[in-house]
Amino acid sequence: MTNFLSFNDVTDLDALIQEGLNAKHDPFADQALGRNKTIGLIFFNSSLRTRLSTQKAAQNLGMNVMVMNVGQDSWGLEMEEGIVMNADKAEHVREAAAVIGRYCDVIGIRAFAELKDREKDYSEQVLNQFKKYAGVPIVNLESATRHPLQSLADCITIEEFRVRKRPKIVLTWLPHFKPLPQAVANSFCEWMNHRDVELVVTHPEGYELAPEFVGSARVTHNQNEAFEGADFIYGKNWSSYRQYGQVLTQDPSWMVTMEKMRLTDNGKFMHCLPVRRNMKVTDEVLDSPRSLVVEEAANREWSAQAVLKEILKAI
Ligand code: AN0
Ligand code: CP
Repeated sequence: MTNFLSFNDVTDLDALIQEGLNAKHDPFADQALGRNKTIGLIFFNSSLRTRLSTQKAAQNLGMNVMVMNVGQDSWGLEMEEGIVMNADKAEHVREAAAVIGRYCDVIGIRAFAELKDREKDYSEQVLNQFKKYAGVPIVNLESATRHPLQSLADCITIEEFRVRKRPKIVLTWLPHFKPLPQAVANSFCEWMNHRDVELVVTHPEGYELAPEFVGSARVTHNQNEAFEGADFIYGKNWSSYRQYGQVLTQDPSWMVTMEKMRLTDNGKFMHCLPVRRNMKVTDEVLDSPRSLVVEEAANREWSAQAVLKEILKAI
């Protein structure tokens, strides 16, 4: 693996999940692999889990880690080609990526969707500009359209907790007052479309995800019907893709409650975090044994370690 931008960079998903589980059981087995190698983690947006778990995973592999917040620690970065740089961005990605690529053997990038211009967001400009100019492998730490390290951690978590060979998994939209990206939901669908699962997506009208991500999932606007018999409820808020970046409803009846969880077949609740309690899901669900959110976040370390190991083997 030379880059980890999306599911397309995975050659064998079962093997990658197994690699994550192996790392979990024996975290320091590959400490020699990353010796004298450096990863730079570049953040255009906030993070708790991605920042700490990727740093920890790299250290488990013996790597050196540098972390930078763009625009706070560094100069603001211009992504457009051929423009007169007379606005607020002091440095162009052409130089910035090339320079970071001279200091680092691998670069991780977090750059969320801006939710203003759909075409621009879905072109993955930031990720692609870094890929073009850095000259070293790039790892997606959540880009405009995808969050593949999260999706791999989700696959590992489902593998650990499934009781059925082919579990029923429901991705449900949750209410929120701020527009959030579609990346986590897109990615979750993209990866689940490659697993042997029954995938159902439920959301209010107007929240349809891009068809290339939904794949063969069944889509319904009836959340209760979707929950029936489910093994896993995967909650996430996202803003509208069709009316791009807009919040069309904050309907509180979409919040996940224990009453709704009782419709499932002893189903578990998953969420990538951060989650707003009693807006998206109740305290009762989050504080019950049905909630896997901390286990899921813990698995971010092992998903990052599996991916970094594959990249280190290739460089
Ligand atoms: C981000 C999102 O929805 O993409 C990050 C999730 C991992 N969440 C928020 O901004 C709250
Ligand atoms: N789930 C996730 O990526 O969390 P952070 O935004 O805190 O990194």
